[in-house]
Amino acid sequence: MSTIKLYRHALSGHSHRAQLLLSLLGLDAKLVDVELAAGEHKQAAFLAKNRFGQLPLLEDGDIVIADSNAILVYLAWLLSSGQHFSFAKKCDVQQGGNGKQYQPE
Ligand SMILES: N[C@@H](CCC(=O)N[C@@H](CS)C(=O)NCC(=O)O)C(=O)O
Repeated sequence: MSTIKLYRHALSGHSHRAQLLLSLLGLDAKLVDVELAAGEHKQAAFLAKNRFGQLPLLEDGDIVIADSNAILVYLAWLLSSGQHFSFAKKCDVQQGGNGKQYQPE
């Protein structure tokens, strides 16, 4: 499994939800702080990962999941089955069907 990255902000409650579940599940994740006050989440580099320009955002290898609810569902499934590629398709529906972030096979 690749190293999971969680893009977050220390004062973001939505980020806290994702971070808490990562912690409860005992999954190692690299926390990447995004400077909301500086507008980093609206810069092209971040928008390329999440067109909504919001935190949190989770990266697991090629899989990119936006929206804290979608992230929670993804993490719960990841732990229970390990088949995270096919499940990412379901998370894409959860986050509003933004097919750009994960292209189903
Ligand atoms: N529905 C989203 C909401 C995420 C959200 O509102 N994130 C805030 C930080 S807590 C944000 O990125 N705000 C910046 C913006 O919307 O420009 C989720 O559950 O993740």
